[in-house]
Amino acid sequence: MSDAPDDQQGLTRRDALRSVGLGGAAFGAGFLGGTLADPASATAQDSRGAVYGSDATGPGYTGVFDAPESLAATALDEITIPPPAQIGSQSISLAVVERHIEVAAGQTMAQWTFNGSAPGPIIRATEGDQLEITVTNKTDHNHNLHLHGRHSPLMDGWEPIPPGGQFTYLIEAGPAGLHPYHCHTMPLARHVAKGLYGTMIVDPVGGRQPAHEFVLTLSGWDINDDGRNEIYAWNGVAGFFAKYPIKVPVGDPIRVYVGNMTEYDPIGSFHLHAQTFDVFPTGTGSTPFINTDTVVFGQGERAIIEFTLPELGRYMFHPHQHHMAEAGAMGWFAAI
Ligand SMILES: [Cu+2]
Repeated sequence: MSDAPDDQQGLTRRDALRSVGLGGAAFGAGFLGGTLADPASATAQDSRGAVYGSDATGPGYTGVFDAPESLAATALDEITIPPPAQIGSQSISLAVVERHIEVAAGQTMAQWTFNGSAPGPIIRATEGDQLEITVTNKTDHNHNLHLHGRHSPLMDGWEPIPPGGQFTYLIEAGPAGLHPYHCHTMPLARHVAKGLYGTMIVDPVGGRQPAHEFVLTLSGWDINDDGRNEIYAWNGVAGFFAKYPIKVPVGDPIRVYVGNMTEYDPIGSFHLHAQTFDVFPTGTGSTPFINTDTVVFGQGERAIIEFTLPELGRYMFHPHQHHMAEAGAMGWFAAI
């Protein structure tokens, strides 16, 4: 049961909106017109005007699972580029809907989603602001919404919302940091593994220092329902950032909200090649915990990381659990 759009129609519509200039502004003019250090791979021009090779991963880095052919470079912008900082109270609507989504080339799975995508939409708020989050269950199963961070236990979201039901969670955003949200209905692992999770960014009052910001959430897909993951992905689509590197200007500050919502594998990580980064676990502190090239996450664990890329070129990222990298969770930042 679903009133969500069919497979890629929603993405296509979003692409169309972006092509007329709505959304995606965080990429900014700094991303336009750049050229890559490696001219051998500079064989195409992407939608943002940057010259880039469609074979950006290069020989030998084709994964077991590649990105679906149908997805354009901008297809994941909405769940990769956070909205600008929000100040003041917000009303947010989340609908739980079922969809069939191509998570890798030729690999489609039945997902349970918030608003039609997995991960769901990025929620962004400022610490102390009031959020009114209304969840409507448009499926045949019980679901609900549980947020990490601080809130009243009356709004904790473990009580099921029945099929056709609705509940409004009243949350005071906090603490400043990075907090996932997810369904918390039994069986828990299955509800999360089928796609019911997303990211909430809570900014400190006064905001953070300007940076190019991205959200990267690691997850696994159990496409044959055997309680194990066959495919892994950053932001839900295997091989997407291997095909379409995240382009950033050389030398500019970069902030990535990284989280691990993988079920069935107890440990994940984010590993960056050729550069190190500052780690702010859970995003709650203002002093980096460590400067490193690998940050390890248990399930539900997350961190804000900050770095710059000082030299033109491609900087690979993947979990250091290499079976995950091989099975789709491979990507690049391209400093242009
Ligand atoms: Cu659920």
